[in-house]
Amino acid sequence: MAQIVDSFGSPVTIKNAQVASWVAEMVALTKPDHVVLCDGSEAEKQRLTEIAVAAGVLIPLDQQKLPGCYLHRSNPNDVARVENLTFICTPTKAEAGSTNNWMAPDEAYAKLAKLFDGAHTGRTMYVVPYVMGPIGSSLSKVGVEVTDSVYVVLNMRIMTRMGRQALDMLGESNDFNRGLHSVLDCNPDRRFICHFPQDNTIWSVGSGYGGNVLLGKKCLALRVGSYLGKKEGWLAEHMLILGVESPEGEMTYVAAAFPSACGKTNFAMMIPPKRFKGWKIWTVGDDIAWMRVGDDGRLYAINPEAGYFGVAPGTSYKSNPNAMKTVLKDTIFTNVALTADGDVWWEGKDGEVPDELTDWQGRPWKKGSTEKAAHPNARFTAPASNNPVKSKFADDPEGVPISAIIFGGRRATTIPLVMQAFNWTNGVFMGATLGSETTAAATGKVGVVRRDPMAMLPFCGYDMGEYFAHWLEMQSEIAYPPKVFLVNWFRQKDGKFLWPGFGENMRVLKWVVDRARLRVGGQETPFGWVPKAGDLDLSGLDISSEQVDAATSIDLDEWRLELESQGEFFEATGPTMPRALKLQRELLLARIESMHGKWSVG
Ligand code: GTP
Ligand code: SPV
Ligand code: MN
Repeated sequence: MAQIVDSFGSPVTIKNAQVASWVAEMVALTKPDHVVLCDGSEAEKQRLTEIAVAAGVLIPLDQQKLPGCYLHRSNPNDVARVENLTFICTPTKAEAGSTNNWMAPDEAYAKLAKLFDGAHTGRTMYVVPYVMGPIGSSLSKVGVEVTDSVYVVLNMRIMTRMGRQALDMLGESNDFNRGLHSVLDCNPDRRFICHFPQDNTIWSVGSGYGGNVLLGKKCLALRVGSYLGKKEGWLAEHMLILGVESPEGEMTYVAAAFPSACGKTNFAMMIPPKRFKGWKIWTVGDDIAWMRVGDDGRLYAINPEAGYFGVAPGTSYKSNPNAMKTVLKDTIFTNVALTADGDVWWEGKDGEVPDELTDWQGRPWKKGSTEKAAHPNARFTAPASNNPVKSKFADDPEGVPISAIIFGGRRATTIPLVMQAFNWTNGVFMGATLGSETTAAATGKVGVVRRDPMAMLPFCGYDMGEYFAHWLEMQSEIAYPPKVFLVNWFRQKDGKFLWPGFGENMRVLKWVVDRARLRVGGQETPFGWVPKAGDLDLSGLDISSEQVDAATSIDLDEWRLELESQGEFFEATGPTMPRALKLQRELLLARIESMHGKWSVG
């Protein structure tokens, strides 16, 4: 077997016997030329960056303007998560449930072992130990990813607590996620992302992109994490976590689940509009929340990640100034456009559209071109420590107490700006029936409304009905459950968004916080509580009251269709679909019927 070395070629040993023997097994399978154990040091980062630049994997940007920043162009066939090639490999198909692709574990291991056999030959295998969650937190989990991609290593270094600290935290324990990755030949016909929740194992082959390959993120923190959460009594969710600070210094923590490319990063670091002088938003996390019940009966959340893998298009000093500041240094940009002077560009960035660019595929691009210069799912990978509004509790091992949970989808119709659930069960129903239009974050058609319960459709590692049951069961553990809300920033009229969104979402968040703290009114509707006229602070907002009415209105006919679609999803979920949620839906249907079409709001 190849001697294990550090990134400078000095021999090193892996002290943990379990890790050492598993790495040896993976080496025997993939047959790399070199095996490098990553320690997470600054010197290692420099060394690996040089290697990546020499190999053309990273293109240096203007180091004066963007110190430590690089551009990566992925294979054009490999630009997003691949849901159709993502599998949950549980002993039975029923455990994976109706919403997941399933393969029997034996079959999946055998099929992928053929692809991995010799996959690292001629290459270096990097061994990347990492921690998801703050070091020392009882909620944190250790993983080890072996990969042939230096891009993966440099991204994992930003997104996780990587290197020596992970092996130190693991000690002699065998409790670590085993992640095997190879880009192989980046052929979609040989691309599989397989999860073995019972083995705490992930095998990913044939892709080099984001959520397919940064195995700590969607694969461990959500798919395997949700399975562990069910087993161990906690929640792994596709949620941002933010703190809202009032001018008086009162802090309220909110977690929010929006599907991919539906506004989590933006919401997590938003700057309140002028009207909200003295209010501040602090980011704890922008994509994933792990939540457990604390001794005081409240729900506590940690962000398992250490960086942001954020959507670039649409990000500007106008829409998200804090994100723009976050990506000024030590950031890897993937599939954005390049300017002649070594800067990055994407659709929706501030200022004039440059006359000429190099597009995300490395081709010359001219202003006015019908093709996009940046890929719609172009991303930045930036350390959370760059964020000017990173919460000082973001690394707290205890996490932050959550007062409100928000679910939100991208919906052109039907769903009003904001509603509050009547209680926990009704809140779980709101989450379970969440719908959203598909986005460029996954391959496939964009803009199709689908059910995306809790924004977890692509990320739940087990049967969806069982997952809903777990959410319902959590109530018995949480003495002080967070209040639950549904929002929609994306309602449209004549092809235009009705609500200005971004920082203006503070107006909705303020109502959420005040409702969670039981100090503002609301109006009861059959669907939930909505703000009464005057409850939403709209002063200084530059849109007509008709537009606000259209954004907040509720139409019974639209809701009938909505409930039909929800019913189809509940049916498809099968026998594990909790009765409490089916009854919630029936009760709502019955309430609508009893109104004989006479009721409307807005
Ligand atoms: P993932 O990283 O894929 O999980 O995405 P995300 O949920 O963090 O979404 P993000 O905040 O990156 O936003 C995705 C896209 O939605 C970007 O192009 C944003 O500009 C746009 N967006 C975000 N918030 C709003 C909003 O309030 N209104 C409108 N109209 N667009 C928004
Ligand atoms: C998402 O798609 O929800 C993301 C990006 O956050 S990825 O890491 O590619 O899954
Ligand atoms: Mn996401």
